[in-house]
Amino acid sequence: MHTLTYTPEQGHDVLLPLAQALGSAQKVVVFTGAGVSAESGIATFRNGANALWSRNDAQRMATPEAFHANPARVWGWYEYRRAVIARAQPNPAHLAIAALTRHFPELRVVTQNVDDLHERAGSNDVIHLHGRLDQARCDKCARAFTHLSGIPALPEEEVPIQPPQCACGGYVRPGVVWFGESLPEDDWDAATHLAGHCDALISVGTSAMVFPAAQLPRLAKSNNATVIQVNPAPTEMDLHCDFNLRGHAGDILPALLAALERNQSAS
Ligand code: BV8
Ligand code: ZN
Repeated sequence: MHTLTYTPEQGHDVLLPLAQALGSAQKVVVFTGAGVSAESGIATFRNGANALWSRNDAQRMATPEAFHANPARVWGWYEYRRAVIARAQPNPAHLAIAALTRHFPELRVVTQNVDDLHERAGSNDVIHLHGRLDQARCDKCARAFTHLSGIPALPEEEVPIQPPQCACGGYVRPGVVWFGESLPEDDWDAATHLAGHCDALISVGTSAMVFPAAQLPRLAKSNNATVIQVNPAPTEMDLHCDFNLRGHAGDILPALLAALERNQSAS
């Protein structure tokens, strides 16, 4: 396992060995968590002053029990997050991940995030293991609910907002997977197939603590894929990686793309 601390001053040459190691890869999975959206100004779950979980104990809020106990509080929290995401822009990490398909046409993005920044950066067929905030459905009859068009107002902070009601009388809930809920079966099956058959998996911006999603890098490793982690901090994944790139996704992914381009022109 190689650990390399990357800062933009070093330039992308330091990543040339990694670009060479990836040279023959065909099937590549990019597995992302909240850290890939951090440089877009979207709070991560666990770390940093404005971490979602430090303010609201997201692990308790992101549950069916919390929603049924206080629909307005939970709906208000998600509407606030949806407003923040709507005002955010994809960052250089999202853009570089989308551009990696130039080198790996079979590349697939599997994300734990509920924002649409990968799509807005140009990535297609993104697998959202934990759903999407721009989708909503009736909690009772599961009928899809289309959010009112336009960007929701951004309250100063999360304030309770009564969720809309479906014609059946049920409350509308966010289209995300809460703790204790199963992942969408087709998405989970597709993600495990991709991780189990890839040549390389790049894990970007995740603390790798939420299951079953956190199994994916381990699954790739058990199938002899090259596993690369991009994270400024150590995680549970460190021992399961071939390359540990310590740094920010917005610096490292563009540098990796440049190293791949350099490697390609040299060959
Ligand atoms: C299920 C949607 C089963 C909602 C989310 C005990 C052991 C093992 C498992 C469990 C257990 N107890 C309970 C469970 C199961 C539970 C779980 O895993 N709990 C954890 C807390 C232990 N899992 C579930 O409940 C799942 N379902 O198991 O169902 C089942 C089976 C049958 C029948 C019924 C049920 C469902 C889990 C999905 C929960 N929903 N999101 C919402 O968004 O509100 S999870 C949510 O949290 C995210 O989606 C994500 O998955 C997770 C947060 O993790 P990260 O993305 O990694 O974010 P985090 O802040 O932690 O880390 C950010 C990282 O980025 C950091 O490492 C940081 O250093 C780095 N970073 C920061 N800046 C940058 C950066 N990196 C790069 N560049 C930067 N600039
Ligand atoms: Zn309904």
